[in-house]
Amino acid sequence: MNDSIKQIREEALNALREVPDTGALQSLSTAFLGRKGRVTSFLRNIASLPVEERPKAGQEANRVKKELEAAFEAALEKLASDGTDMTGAIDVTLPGRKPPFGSLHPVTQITRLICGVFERIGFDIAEGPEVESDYYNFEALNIPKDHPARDMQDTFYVSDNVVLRTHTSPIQIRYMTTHTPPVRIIAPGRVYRCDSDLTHTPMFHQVEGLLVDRDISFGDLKGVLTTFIRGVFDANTDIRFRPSFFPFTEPSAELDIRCVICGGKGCNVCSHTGWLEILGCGMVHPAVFENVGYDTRANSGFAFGMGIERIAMLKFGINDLRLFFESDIRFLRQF
Ligand code: 2NL
Repeated sequence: MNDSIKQIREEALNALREVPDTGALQSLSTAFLGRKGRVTSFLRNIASLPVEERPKAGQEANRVKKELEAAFEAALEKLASDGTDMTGAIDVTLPGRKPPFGSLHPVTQITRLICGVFERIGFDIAEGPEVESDYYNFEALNIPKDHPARDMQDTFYVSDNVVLRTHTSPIQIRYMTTHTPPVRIIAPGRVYRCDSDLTHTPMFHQVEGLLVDRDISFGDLKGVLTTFIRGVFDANTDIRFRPSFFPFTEPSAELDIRCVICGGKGCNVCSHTGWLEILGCGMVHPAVFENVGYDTRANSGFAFGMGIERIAMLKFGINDLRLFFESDIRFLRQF
């Protein structure tokens, strides 16, 4: 045995004073107190000492062992609490971890796609409040007091004369009361209907459009909406207009496209008609122009409206409306 227990103790305590982190402390502890450590070896070697030296050496070594154990314990506590421990700290030389990419919600993507097509042909984007007065949401749009759309069943009432907007038309009414023709606007946004089942959610998204100028005809409506359809769907999508009715347009029509799923052969999505209803449209009713103070002899115009979720479902092949509102990252990541 070369080292006296005194020496071993000195060296251990000196090393302990300089130990930088818990990793080094662990190695030091192994070197002195581990199974093959110097204190342990010293204790094992006592058996080979002359018999008269053994009791004193044993007592001394055990005392040093206890002292060192306590000193290591204290050093560990100190390192763990003073924040200088670099064990497990970030290795700045490692390559960074890439954060996962997010993506725009499919409804946002389609809203931007639709607005983009209209912006390129000269339309401006307009917005407005989701909490609306009965006047802007219904009255100004020539929707009579007894119209089913005003029914408690369809409209969320905030108070007697305040509703959650049921369409984005009030944006366009507000715009017309503050701007004179020519008007070319697109009004996207959330709308609310008191309706909830497999194919209806109480909140959904709409885009409406309005064009007012001198000598605007139904031919202009057909031209602009055909351009729009060919910008959003295939460039050679077949289109048809069917007569329809809205209180705020006259004449009114619905625009269908050839079914994007079956190509017109007939399938579940198009109810075996070969056609898909995309939007409603028409020439703005003179009563609406009168309500916003436009001269009906000098101006004419057309308007249209469509549901975004429906178009997103057709474009992306989504078959369940509820997926849009569940914030399921596994669904959203796909777009
Ligand atoms: C549909 C039908 C439509 C309009 C919306 C409108 C707005 C003003 C004046 C006249 Cl300010 N019309 N909007 C016109 C026709 C149809 O929407 O099925 N929407 C989902």
